[in-house]
Amino acid sequence: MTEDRLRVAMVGHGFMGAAHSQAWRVAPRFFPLDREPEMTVVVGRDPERTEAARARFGWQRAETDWRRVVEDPDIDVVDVCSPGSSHVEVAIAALEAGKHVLCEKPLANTVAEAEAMVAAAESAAARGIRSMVGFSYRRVPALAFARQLVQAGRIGEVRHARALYLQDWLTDADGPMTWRLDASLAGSGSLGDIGAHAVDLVEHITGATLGTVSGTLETFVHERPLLADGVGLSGTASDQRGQVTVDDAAWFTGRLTGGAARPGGTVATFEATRYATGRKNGLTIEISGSTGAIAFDLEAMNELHVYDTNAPAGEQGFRRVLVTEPEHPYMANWWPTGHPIGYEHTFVHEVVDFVTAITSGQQPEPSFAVGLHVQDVLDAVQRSAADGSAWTSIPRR
Ligand code: SOE
Repeated sequence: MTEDRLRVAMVGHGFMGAAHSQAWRVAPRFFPLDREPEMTVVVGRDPERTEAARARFGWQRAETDWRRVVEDPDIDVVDVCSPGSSHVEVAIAALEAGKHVLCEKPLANTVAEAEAMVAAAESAAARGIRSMVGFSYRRVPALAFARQLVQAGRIGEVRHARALYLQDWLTDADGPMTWRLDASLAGSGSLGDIGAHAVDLVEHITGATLGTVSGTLETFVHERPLLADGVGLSGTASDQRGQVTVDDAAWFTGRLTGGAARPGGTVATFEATRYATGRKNGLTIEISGSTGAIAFDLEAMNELHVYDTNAPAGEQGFRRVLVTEPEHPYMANWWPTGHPIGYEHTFVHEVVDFVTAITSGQQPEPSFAVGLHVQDVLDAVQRSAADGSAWTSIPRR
């Protein structure tokens, strides 16, 4: 009975492929799902590496021809985990073949590609086909809880949103070129890789939308050793050098309106870099409202710091809420009270929400349209930076 199962094909098997494989396997063990995901086929370019990924992550088959796989009538879902340059082709072909599509972030490398993907997703939706972009941090329970608090008015009108995404894995100027440093494969650098998460989270938590941005981009290291065995995410450096064609760091400010933003709008500030020496995966979000504030740091991802101006004078201060209780989003399905979860669980939650949307006939969030909007923001930051940080409008769609 194939209707009880959801046969999944995953394209790409790098870091994100590993995270998604784990999620497909674990989701039905901890969450009730109306259809059981079946890890049917993993697709990659290199037969040996793909076979190794199949064996390691537990897929049934390994294939190298993604086109044949997305057209296979025995596949229900295509999960796109390959570099950004491949998203547009794979996702559109899969949607046209009637497969539900989960696509890693950022949705595409350009606005034009994202537009084409939204058009394909909308026409597929009319045939009951679902699509979702993988902004996984929405599914960190502490951030899902932060959204609930802000949406319920618990911090009042939002006056400030500050988001920093700080990593340091590029600090060594002699570290090798990876595909993430090549604009033809990754689209942009820190801006799209990690700045995209910050944009999505600020908008998701506040329910407000960025309308204009002003930004600056910087590339610190322009040339790096090429990888001896092609362009992957890691490996041995060769003695040849290649050109870095993306930003290393991005700073931008944006005007936010609607949702919980104060009437008339407010300003959000963003920084994204992979050169923040000592910061490994430091995603911090702080939202300041008229009656309270929330603060989050991914390096302590089970905590949310909550400030309430209604607390008695003398007792005010940020309270550390351990977001590990059954009352918190997603947590009732994990461990007994007080037991933390980690990075990989966010992908499990993503799979659970995606499968639930498929089986209940609803559009999952974030949709490809949300992915296109984030792409519009990234594009406006790039245009602003090229134009001396001029305030630049983001299209209203
Ligand atoms: C690399 O910088 C990266 O893996 C991002 O691509 C992910 O989206 C983020 O979760 C962690 O950092």
